[in-house]
Amino acid sequence: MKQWGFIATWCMAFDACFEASKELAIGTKKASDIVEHAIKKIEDYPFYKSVGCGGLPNTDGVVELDAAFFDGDTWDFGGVAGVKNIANPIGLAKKISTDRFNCFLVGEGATIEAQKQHLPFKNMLTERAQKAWEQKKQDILLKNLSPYDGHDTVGAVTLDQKGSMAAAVSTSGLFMKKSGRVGDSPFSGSGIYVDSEVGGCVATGLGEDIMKGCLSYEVVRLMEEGLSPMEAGEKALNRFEQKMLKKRNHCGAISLAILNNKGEWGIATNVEYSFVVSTQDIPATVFIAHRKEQKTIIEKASEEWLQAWYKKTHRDTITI
Ligand code: SD4
Repeated sequence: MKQWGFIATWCMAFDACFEASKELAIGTKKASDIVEHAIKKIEDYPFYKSVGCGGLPNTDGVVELDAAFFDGDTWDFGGVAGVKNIANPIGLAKKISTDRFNCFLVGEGATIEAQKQHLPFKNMLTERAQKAWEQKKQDILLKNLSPYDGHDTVGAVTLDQKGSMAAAVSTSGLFMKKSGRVGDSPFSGSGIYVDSEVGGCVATGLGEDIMKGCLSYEVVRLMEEGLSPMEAGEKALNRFEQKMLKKRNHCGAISLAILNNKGEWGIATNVEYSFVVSTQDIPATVFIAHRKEQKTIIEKASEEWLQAWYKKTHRDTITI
């Protein structure tokens, strides 16, 4: 059997990773279809507060979603930003990725295209997300709290047995973002990048900072120079963070998920970060990572951690 692999940001991608790993092991479906399906599954799940249905709204109480799809063989790339009530933003991103022109659509234009393509629409604002929005508005007014919390973009990179790679991301962006605000996620090179001749990378964290360093591109570039996924991730993030500290005195939360075309994976992060991986050698597994003295420490998530995560994720109220 040839090498295959799947890596994705955050624990919420576990079920999708498990399903993807079964398909990748069989080896008949393409990386591009598997990654789209994986992201759709997460977009459909209403308890994830940062992706698709159930995602947290902007300051006006509207759920605006961003997504991107990238084919590492053909470099078909599609991005959508600020889309409303399109049930699967990733589906639209993939659909438009094959267009020679118009492969990045925003707002109203994206809605029209989704209608033309007969893609499903639904109300993406759940009661739970609406309640969290009302609570947050109160907190901002009364306790002077920062609006920009609660963000966990899902991004995944996939390698199939034929050596094809693909990546996809989907997000509701920052909670309480301004209407029309777009982060790094749907932008090629920032939130997503993949080249089947090398590997791929996806990012999660503060988009305003990630896009300054074009981090996903930088990681793939370093892998092309011969670095392993782990080395490329750490080098790109450490270097970027040093520059940010020099220029701006601070750097936001950033985490990366990386896979190369040999099925080797890596991550880099400057905060505690959960991610999921499956390869020919590893069954679908949730790992937790953090950084200590510029080095990334990775541990398998314990049963207690997973149970606590599940309980928190499925509570009636969202805690930010
Ligand atoms: C954004 N990068 O819109 C996204 C948010 C995110 O984990 O990933 N949060 O800036």
